[in-house]
Order: sequence, then C-alpha cells, then structure tokens
Amino acid sequence: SGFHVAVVGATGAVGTQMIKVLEARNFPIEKLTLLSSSRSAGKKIQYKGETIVVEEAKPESFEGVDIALFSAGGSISKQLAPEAVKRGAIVIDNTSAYRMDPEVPLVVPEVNAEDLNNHKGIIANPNCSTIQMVVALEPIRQKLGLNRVIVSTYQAVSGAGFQAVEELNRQTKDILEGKEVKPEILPVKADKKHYQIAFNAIPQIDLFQDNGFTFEEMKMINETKKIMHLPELKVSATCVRIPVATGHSESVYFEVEKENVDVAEIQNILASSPGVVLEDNPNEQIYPLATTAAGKEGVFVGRIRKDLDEDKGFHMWVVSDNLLKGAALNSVQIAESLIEQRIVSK
Ligand code: 11C
Repeated sequence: SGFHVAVVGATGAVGTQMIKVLEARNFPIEKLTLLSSSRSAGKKIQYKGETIVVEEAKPESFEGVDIALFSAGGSISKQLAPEAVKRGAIVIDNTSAYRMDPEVPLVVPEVNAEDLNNHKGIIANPNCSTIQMVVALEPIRQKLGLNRVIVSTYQAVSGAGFQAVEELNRQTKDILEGKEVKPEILPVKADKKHYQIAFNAIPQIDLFQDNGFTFEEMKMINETKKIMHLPELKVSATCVRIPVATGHSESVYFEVEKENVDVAEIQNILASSPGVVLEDNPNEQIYPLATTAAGKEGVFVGRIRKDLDEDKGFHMWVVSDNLLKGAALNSVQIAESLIEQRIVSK
C-alpha cells in the first residue's frame, strides 16, 4: 500500500526529475498520475518499468489524489492547487505562487521541517538558489549566529527550463560554426529583450522589480528570511545566468554573531550537517564544481575562508544540482517528511 501521487508538469525540466527521484527513493506510491498542459498530454513516461500516459491537468484530475507535486508554472498552481486541496490532496508547490503567503509553509526539511505542521493544504517548495544557500547557512546560524548575508550567484540555464538548455546548446554550436544567433528565451522569455547566453554572463534572472533588484534576487532575500525565521536578517543578492546546463554555484559572504571564529570551526560544523557535503581542500585543489554536483543530491560547500577585514565575516562557495536539491528532490523530501512526522498517513 502507499499513496496516490500526482505530478503536475510531468514533462518539464523539474517534473521529469520528480518522477526519477520518486522512483530512485522508492517513495511509497500506490498510484502515480502524471499531468501536464494539453500540449504535452498523451506523452508516455516510464515509471518502474510501467508506461504512464500523461493526461491534461483539470480540477477533476485530483479526485482521490493524496499528494500532488506541482511544477508547471505559477499560473497553473494558482488555478489548480486550490482544486486539488478541495478534493483532499496535500499540494507541494514548486512555483513562486504561494511562497510568501503567510498561511503557506515554505520548507527545506533540513532547516524548518516543523513548519509543515502548520499547513492548510498547500506547502511551498522554495526557489532553487535559495534552497542550497539555506542548507549551508542554517547549521552555521545554529552554532555561531548569523547577522548578514551577501550572495552572488552563477546559475545554470536549466533553471529556466528545457527550452533554455536547448538555446544554450544551439547557440554554442552556431557560434563555433560562425553562424549568427537569435536569442529568444534568455534571460527571461516574457521580457522585451533577449541576449546571447553562450560565452556570456547575464546579470538578469526573472523580471526587474521597482527597487532595482530582479525577482530572482528578491526571492533569495525574502525566502531566506522566511525559511530561517529571521525577518531581521540582512540579506542581499546578485543573480547571474552563466552558460552551464545544470548546477547553480554561489559565492556567499556571511557574518556570524560569535567572535573569534576560525575557518576550521565552520568546516567542522558543515562536515556534520544534514544535506551538506564539505569539499574544501585548497592544497589539493578540492572545491565544489557544477560538473561534479550535477546529478547528485548534496549541497556541496568549499572555499571557506575568513574575510581579511571583517573579523566576523566569511566567504564560501556553494554548489548544488538546481533540478534536484533545488527543486525535485526537495519537494519529494517534503513529502517524505510529511509521512515521517505523521502529518499525512494512509
Ligand atoms: C532559475 N531559480 O534558475 C530559477 C528557477 O521560482 O521556482 C526557479 C524559479 C522558481 O531560473
């Protein structure tokens, strides 16, 4: 016996990974329903040797569903998540639609699994670049306190979906062959202008807000405060897209509360923290890389060093697979935590 699970957005970059993660972790599934827009309905997907036909997501699709994992864009979540809840499902939503709603828990299980107890049907999965940062910061906060965070990101194109990965691959090939390129997807499909991503770095992820920050930067700022229960934390972010397919990298500067902390203390804390893999040995050129993090579950941390001017300031390099811990894996871990804490049961 197990749960009736639905994946909404089953053919997308994150949905595809959700199905793989459910299978790899042997999630207790009795029935798996795969849903998408009408455009992708009819596609066939393999799950544990079984062929499942993707159906168009409609309100009725959620009859009998226990757990629904949504990753089909914010407007689909706005439209269908309440319909799923009405029919008795718990929704784990991977879009930004409900994240800042005070009624909705925003959860990274290593950080705030207890917040799941306050759910009213919908649980939000944070933004990928936020998740990997808070997994690394929370154990530091617990032991040393945390005053300030300044992060710059180097984000993979798969964060913007399959089409963006295709655009990077096509552009790279075309440029090497001396052809002209016509950017259409990045930096933001819905914005007015598009720029070349191949051989470039674009300081825009998502749309600009009135304060000069992009929405991706504001997500990192606001979500971090909510997940860590630190509304007063000083956080600032600059988010940059680079020509990497998978694996977000982040340069994180942080200031602790405790005095006279050294690098070894932070390394020791992170070495024994859930979800973190310490890769930090400059003498052997050991540090996290997107190429080694891609396809893995961990949040990899290295390059930990003390700021030269600020006694309480440190720098670190944090890398994780944006589609796994940044999205699909975290969503499935939320579902596992719901079962573990007996918030859902069969
Ligand atoms: C990116 N972080 O890398 C974005 C993708 O709010 O779930 C995830 C968007 C979100 O483009």
